[in-house]
Amino acid sequence: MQQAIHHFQIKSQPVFCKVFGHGNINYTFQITTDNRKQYILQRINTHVFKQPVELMENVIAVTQHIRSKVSDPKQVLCFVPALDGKYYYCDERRRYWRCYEFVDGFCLEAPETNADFYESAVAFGRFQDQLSDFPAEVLHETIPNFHNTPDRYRLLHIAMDEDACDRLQFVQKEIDFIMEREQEAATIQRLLESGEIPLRVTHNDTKLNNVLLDMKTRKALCVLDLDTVMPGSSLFDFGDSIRFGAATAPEDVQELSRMGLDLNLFEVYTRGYLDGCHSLTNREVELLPLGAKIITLELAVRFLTDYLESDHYFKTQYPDHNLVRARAQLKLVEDMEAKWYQMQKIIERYKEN
Ligand code: GN1
Ligand code: MG
Repeated sequence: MQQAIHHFQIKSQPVFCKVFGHGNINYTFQITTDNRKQYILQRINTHVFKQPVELMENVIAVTQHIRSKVSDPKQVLCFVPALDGKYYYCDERRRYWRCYEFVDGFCLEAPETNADFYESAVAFGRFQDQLSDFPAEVLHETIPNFHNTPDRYRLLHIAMDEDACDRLQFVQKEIDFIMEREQEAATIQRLLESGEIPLRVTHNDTKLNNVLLDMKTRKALCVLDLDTVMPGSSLFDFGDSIRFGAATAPEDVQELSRMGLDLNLFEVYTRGYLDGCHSLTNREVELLPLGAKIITLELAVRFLTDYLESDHYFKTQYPDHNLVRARAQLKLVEDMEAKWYQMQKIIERYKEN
């Protein structure tokens, strides 16, 4: 890693480096140089992102598009070119690195106040709005079928058939719950395919911890982690924020009784997202709760698939981590179902305005 930083066009001398953030996928470091400038150096996980060059093309195209629309340079990530002018460096072990200017701010794992969560909603809403005129056809699909829920079910079925590490016996209850909802889980994909809702350029990983907030004002500065920016549905972007940020417990909570949906935060996020984004159709707004439910179910399917396939995708901290994560997501789905009527009511209020 110390080697990699020297391959980027930074003018000062790196003197300090530490591991940074909590990503489940990439390896992230914060670099400080002798004139106190700071950078983020990241090694792209090429097991997950099999086309790092295309991925960086997406990221650069999207950040340039947003940069042409914002007045404050802090509102969009600024990538540093490598010595050869490309926006990545591939080392002799074929590991891919990229570097961007560190923007001083902080990310939250859970909202501390309603205002924090509102800010993150405005940031993701704005992001959607800023990209509403971006030509989606120039983007590569960096992870094909990333939020294609029926395809995620298909992969779970395969993992169940193979049962590579004999774990299926421990998860029958979870599988039953998931399969009872298989039809419904395909709804958003169906609506996209029929053209009832538009395919947009979306972020696809809209967790609260992917928004950078200003240290002093706590206002949203910019949206981070653009690896999965691809054509997709706004419903999933909205939904993933709810899944992560409007939950009453972390996504891998073991004590299931702690996990549920906080309706107050659901409302706060809805308000912020729609304040930031004016380009959603009425049909999309109506379907926002479904976005939250399906993305939560989809992630449970993904965690469970990884559990059955012996944890090769998500980083895990202990043997049953993926199972614990899947259970927590399913508990959240259950609670969303219990609060379905209230979620609909909240959305109706914002649709009328
Ligand atoms: C992964 O690395 P991170 O935490 O930003 C995953 C998301 C999941 C999330 C669950 C490329 O994101 O889809 O929602 O974990 N990213 C990828 O925590 O698979
Ligand atoms: Mg991510």
